[in-house]
Amino acid sequence: MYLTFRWFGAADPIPLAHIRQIPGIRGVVSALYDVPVGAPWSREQLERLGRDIDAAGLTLAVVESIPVHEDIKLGRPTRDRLIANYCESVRAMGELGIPVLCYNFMPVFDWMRTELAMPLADGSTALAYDDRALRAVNLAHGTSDLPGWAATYGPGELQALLAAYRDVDTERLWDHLAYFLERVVPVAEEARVRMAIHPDDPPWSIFGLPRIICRGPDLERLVGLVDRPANGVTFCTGSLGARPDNDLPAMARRLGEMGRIHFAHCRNVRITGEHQFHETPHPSACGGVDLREVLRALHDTGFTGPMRPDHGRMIWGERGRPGYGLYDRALGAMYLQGLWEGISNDQ
Ligand code: CS2
Ligand code: MN
Repeated sequence: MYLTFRWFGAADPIPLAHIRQIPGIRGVVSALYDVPVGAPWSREQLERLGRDIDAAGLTLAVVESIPVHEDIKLGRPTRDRLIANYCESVRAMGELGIPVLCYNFMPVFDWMRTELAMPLADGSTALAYDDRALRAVNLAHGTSDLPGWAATYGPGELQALLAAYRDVDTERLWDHLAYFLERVVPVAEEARVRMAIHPDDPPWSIFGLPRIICRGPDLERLVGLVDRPANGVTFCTGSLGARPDNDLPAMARRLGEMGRIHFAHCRNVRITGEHQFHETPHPSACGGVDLREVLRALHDTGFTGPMRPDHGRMIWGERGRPGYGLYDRALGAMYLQGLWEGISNDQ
């Protein structure tokens, strides 16, 4: 395992120089944020991003994410051109030696929360989700009432997308994912890029949209769609940990034994009701995820890939991008390293 940290490029209020000062961080997880979804990424732009990161004494270890265009998820005829563009971006990654690509296959929305700053008992704030609050959101206003998604879709655009998904049930979404992977994985393999799908967050259907990467069996089905080493997963403990039926250490062990965990996102959540949870500090004692056992499973199965602390709380008066402040993620990084060091010394 080697530790990495997510950085949102030049617009991120956290400078690379600060990330460099967190002990043990070697890699940066980033993306090109100004390329329209569906357009190919230019090698030059990616190279520039990599150079800025190198100059800070770090390396660009993971691209998270190249977004998958909705037409690909919907299986529309335009998908072939869009998949060709996707392959071009993957080739650019390969030429620059960036080894891992994290992506997701969630219809319309990526991660979803109903509260971005829920106060915790210690005075910090954390991201939270409650299905009842989600059901109260009126999508007739587009995404304007959704925390974190405010300006993403206008009413007309959103309604059209939701309508298009009415014909796509979970099995069709699986077919569309298979179609995509059958074309992209061989390119990734040749480019020496490992594909790492991010689980759905939260790991259940929202707004009636299908979500298919939610449970252990889903991850195993995914790796079997195209049974090649380059087709793997991002093991996101916080996303998967929002379901009580996911046994995370067992899942990490199985996927790890298959050699299909290419990236690890580590954070903790506390389930507070049915389809209701909030994020917590990273340590196992603070939430429902046994991170020590997850890391032990990764360690035992020989995980050598990148790991990053995932969302943090807002602490010490920090203001910033929800989930992506510096301080709590830095604490998380130290915790994960301590666990890993302890586990390594035990053997
Ligand atoms: C991330 C996701 O911030 C987060 O919740 O884990 O947004 C992740 O970047 C994407 O799902 C990956 O495609
Ligand atoms: Mn994650």
